[in-house]
Amino acid sequence: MAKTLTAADIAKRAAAREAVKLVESGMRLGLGTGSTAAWFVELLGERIREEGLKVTGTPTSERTARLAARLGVPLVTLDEAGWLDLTVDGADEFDAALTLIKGGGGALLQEKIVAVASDRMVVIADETKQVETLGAFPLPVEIVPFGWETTKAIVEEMLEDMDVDGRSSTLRMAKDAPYVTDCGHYILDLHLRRIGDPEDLSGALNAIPGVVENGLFIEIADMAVVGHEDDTATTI
Ligand code: ABF
Repeated sequence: MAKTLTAADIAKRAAAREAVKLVESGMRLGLGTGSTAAWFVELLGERIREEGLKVTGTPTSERTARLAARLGVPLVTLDEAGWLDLTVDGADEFDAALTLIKGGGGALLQEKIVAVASDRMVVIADETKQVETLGAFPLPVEIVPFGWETTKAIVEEMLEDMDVDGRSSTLRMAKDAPYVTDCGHYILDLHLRRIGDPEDLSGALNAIPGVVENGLFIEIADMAVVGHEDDTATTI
């Protein structure tokens, strides 16, 4: 029996449906992680089956790789692809400058690697992700497990000098153990409430030795396709 779609599902699917129209045969695609990106992979699989579309997909997480394989998308690693024509991925927040917060799905490092190795990066999201100012969603920061408590303390000390409204962080847990990313790292979620200067914050975070990458995507997204609950989508 078909699953009843929530309003959010309808909006996410609408965005994915618009984005999948951008795909042409011969493209090397980056496949995002999260529920909106999952809609894109599902609709891409349909086009491959129905039209014989000839594309390859480079997944941004093991989770996406399993989904794409099940849906019949031919998979290649980023190094096998060499470079990508188009990456389509979700976001937790995006602002008018198309600066994103990503990483709610725990795949920010691989997502950023794939996104910057693409000629074009298109964000697909439901309208609730569009914000005036970033920061209500906790900013994910990928850190190495070695000395993580010290790294956490250094991050919080650094935040004292940043234009933000909150300065606490929590280690992301999976049940009763730290969440571990595909690359074997931990994630700190920063509760900043408002991020006044994303570029300044991103640079300061990535200068800390235990920090691998952060979920601010600055000048990476080229376009956003925003899905609405009435099953329509707008492009910005
Ligand atoms: C992934 O999907 C993450 O970077 C982002 O946090 C998440 C958004 O999830 P959803 O599409 O389920 O809202 O791209």
